Amino acid sequence: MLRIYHAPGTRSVRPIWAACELGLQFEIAPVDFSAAYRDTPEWRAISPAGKLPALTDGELTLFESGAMVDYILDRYGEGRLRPPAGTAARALCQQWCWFSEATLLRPLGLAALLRDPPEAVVAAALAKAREAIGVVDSALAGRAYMLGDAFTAADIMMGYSLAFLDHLKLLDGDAHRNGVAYLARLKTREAFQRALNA
Ligand SMILES: N[C@@H](CCC(=O)N[C@@H](CS)C(=O)NCC(=O)O)C(=O)O
Repeated sequence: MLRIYHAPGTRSVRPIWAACELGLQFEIAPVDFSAAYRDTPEWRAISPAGKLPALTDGELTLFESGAMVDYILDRYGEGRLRPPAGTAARALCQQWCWFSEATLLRPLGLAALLRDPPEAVVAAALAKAREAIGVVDSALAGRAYMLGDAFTAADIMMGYSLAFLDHLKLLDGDAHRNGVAYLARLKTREAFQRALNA
């Protein structure tokens, strides 16, 4: 049975959302998100870097939320939520999946590692985050979803990132009109609501 280790507000929203979109039966295992618990041998045996989320399915144990979304779709998706492998559309889907994590969230993630970050570090991280949000906002011009009319895995990855940045008040209704409308559109999806409220 697919089990997703979860703490509210964390990236475990992504694999839960993917599983809900597919209508899968799965188990949510609540995790104490404290640094103390995440440093225990019990948790490090599941997630060696001490982070969330994690996923198990039979003998398989996974960390990295993007890999979990990929696995869920490969194993259970039956072709849903992603263009076929080897197509240009699939490459673009993967591009936005990676961008959502590796480029969009990275600057703030690095700044958050410091307990008392210098102002210059915070300013640089915010500038890079805003620049990346601008890239997403421009890409969304005239589109309902990252790839156009079809909702895909890229929207699951990006939707969590934008919801997180919105929570940090970094989405600007004037500067990021497309991104704000897109996030509102994603939030009408029952599967996203279920993941956000899990
Ligand atoms: N790239 C990883 C990032 C994992 C990550 O940073 N998770 C956060 C919660 S959303 C965490 O555990 N932070 C605690 C820490 O880094 O110590 C993924 O997508 O799974």
